[in-house]
Amino acid sequence: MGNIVILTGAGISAESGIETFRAETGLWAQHRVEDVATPEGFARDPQLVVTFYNGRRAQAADAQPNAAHKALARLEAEHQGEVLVVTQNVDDLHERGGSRNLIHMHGALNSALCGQCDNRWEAPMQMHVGQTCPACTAPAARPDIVWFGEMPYQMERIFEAISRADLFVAIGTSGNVYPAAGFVAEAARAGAATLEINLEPSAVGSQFDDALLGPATQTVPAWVNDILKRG
Ligand code: BJW
Repeated sequence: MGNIVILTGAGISAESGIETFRAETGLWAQHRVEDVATPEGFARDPQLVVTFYNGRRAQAADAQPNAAHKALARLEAEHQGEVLVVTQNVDDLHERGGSRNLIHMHGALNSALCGQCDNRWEAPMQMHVGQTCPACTAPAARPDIVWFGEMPYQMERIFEAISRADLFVAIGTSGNVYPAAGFVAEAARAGAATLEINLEPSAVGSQFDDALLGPATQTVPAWVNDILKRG
């Protein structure tokens, strides 16, 4: 099967107990996106945003990687070609599940970012407003999260991997947020086969060659078994 690029979203961590965004009772039903996931929201009310991410950090620390995270790590370890996981998730369940070739395109809860000098360091479990940067001492620490209107991380490396992919798979993402939602079109243009794994077809579901519908903890291990069997 050659090189595989896998895009993951909130759905892969749902069965670990981490809330998704766009479900009826998801994060965006509880918080206004503009308040907690934009630079303007952070400028307006940093306390609200820091508290929101402190809660998310605590929730992620309590969660455990599930069978889908572990299956992707097994695929990376046992597959002959390259396996790259590009996650939109800010939890660390892929790392803790054993994935190593991994990009956090929307940032990470366990990282802090200096709004002044772009230095990054390990975030404490509870960040606070006005926390100082250990490098430049500006009181400008913020969660290292890519908010709406900001450039996702490592885009060049992602597009390069997609251009070499033989298979592109999207797991547990609703296809509402760009540029990630555009990767399937990019992969198809580059000649890769495309597969969507989700509970239901996503907003860009019609662009995939194939779909596997069902909970990630069942569909992903079964799909990995199948790929490894085929060699
Ligand atoms: C299961 C399951 C189970 C559940 N098993 N599955 C108009 C057109 C196009 C683009 C734009 C536009 N206007 C503005 C934009 C750009 C904007 C954007 O996309 N807006 C849209 C709302 C339209 N994008 C940006 O601003 C991005 N930056 C950018 O574009 O920079 C410029 C650029 C230009 C050119 C190239 C490159 C860049 C930045 C986006 C930042 C997103 N940030 C967030 C929040 C921060 C992280 C955090 O707090 O955690 O990231 S938003 C939120 O959505 C979060 C997620 O990573 C992201 C995606 O959500 P995801 O993962 O898909 O979750 P859900 O809840 O939506 O879906 C869950 C799925 O799982 C569902 O499908 C379920 O069915 C499934 N599921 N249980 C299997 N057990």
